[in-house]
Amino acid sequence: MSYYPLTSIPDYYGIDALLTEEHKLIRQSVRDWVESFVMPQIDQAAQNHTDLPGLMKELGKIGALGPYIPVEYGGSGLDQISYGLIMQELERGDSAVRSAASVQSSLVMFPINEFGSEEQKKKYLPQLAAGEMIGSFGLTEPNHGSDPSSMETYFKDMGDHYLLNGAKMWITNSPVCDIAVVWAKNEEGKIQGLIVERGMEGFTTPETHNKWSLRASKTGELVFNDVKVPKENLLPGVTGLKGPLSCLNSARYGISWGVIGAAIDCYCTAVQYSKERKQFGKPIGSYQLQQKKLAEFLTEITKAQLLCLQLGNLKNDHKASPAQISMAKRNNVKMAIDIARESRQILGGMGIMGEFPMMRHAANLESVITYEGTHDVHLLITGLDITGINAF
Ligand code: TGC
Ligand code: FAD
Repeated sequence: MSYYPLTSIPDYYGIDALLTEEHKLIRQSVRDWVESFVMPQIDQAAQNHTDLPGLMKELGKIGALGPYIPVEYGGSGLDQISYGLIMQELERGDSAVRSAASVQSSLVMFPINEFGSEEQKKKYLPQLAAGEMIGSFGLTEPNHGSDPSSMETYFKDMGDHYLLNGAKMWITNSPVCDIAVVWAKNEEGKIQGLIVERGMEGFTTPETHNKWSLRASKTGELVFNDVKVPKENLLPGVTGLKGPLSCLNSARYGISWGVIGAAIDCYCTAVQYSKERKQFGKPIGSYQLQQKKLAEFLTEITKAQLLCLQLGNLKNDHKASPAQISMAKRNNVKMAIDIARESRQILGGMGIMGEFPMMRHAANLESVITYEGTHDVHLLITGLDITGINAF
């Protein structure tokens, strides 16, 4: 259970009036699930570096996997604002929970739905939506992170199958995935997507240990050593870097909403604590220095909420540009990590304890500010959009 009353979750500008009844119902049901499933066990999972048992099936049950995927393929056919609100509620619990849902939805189900064959959609999407199958997304490599176009993983056409070689690094859920959507170069040096299944000979998924961030999420490698991939596992609908980058547009959008949830969790905790904790005979919330922090947190959360809502409207109309999504991802993650760090100080020594969420959120957000495009890369995308000059 959260330390603060859920009624204190801020809607300072009355944004709820711009949501539909369906949006609010979806948000409430995910919020309830986070209270009952995530909050009671997330600190121990993060402390012990373990998963939340049965997480993916639970996410499937509440409709958090592929919310905008058509109903005929097991999704919920919801709009983009519903997707955003789901991500916000999940990340109020923990970034690892949002990560699990966003990789499955935006990085695995999205490319299969957008670029896959009818057979691939029927074979994979319903199981992914139910959380009965876990997917991962392989773009980053040991030598190529911000610059994925230089990737070295490649496949050759062997007549009746493709032969895949290379390695991907920093892959969310790789150690537990059943399938991986892997981006690799064909013999012409063009990037294409392949669905690689666990059990294919030469495919291994070693875990990356000792993370200080996203400790309730598994991260690892995808290693391909002469893996024979059936030809029907190639995603037929896209060639070039725009394939994986389109998936990132969807995931980055979800992160923009998600991190508002982490910021809300820190803000509400800090407000509650500042009213309860007394020093020098008065609640610490009565001092101007602490009020300044709280006022700035609420201002930044409110700005982030408005940014996301309008981005969601643009996305629903298929008008959101990649650069607009980059701006929201960059702004909102920085907003959340600043609030996590500053709000921890309001709790003094108690702020470093697992009973309160700030250290966990702050540590998680160190990954979130790096993955899906670093803070610097998103600034350069905005710079390019302004000037037309590529500064990468
Ligand atoms: P550039 O020459 O600009 O573009 C190549 C082609 O791609 C097109 N394009 C896009 N298409 C769709 N969406 C976008 N956002 C796009 N950005 C570019 C572009 O139009 C072009 O198309 P075409 O038809 O002309 O070929 O590419 P570049 O090589 O200069 O690189 C651009 C850059 C740096 C912005 C990009 O590569 C980038 O975003 N780098 C960051 C890498 C990144 O974000 N990696 C994320 C890995 S996945 C992950 O982190 C998952 S974490 C999951 C979790 O746990 O939540
Ligand atoms: P680098 O690209 O080496 O960057 C290092 C530094 O240099 C950064 O500060 C960067 O901003 C800066 N830099 C780079 N280029 C420039 C430039 N041109 N100008 C100025 N500065 C520059 N990837 C996946 O494919 N799938 C996943 O599921 C996935 N999950 C992840 C989970 C976690 C927990 C983490 C930490 C990462 C994950 N990633 C995943 C990888 C992530 O996307 C990369 O870490 C990220 O894109 C940055 O790449 P890099 O780590 O190689 O850093």
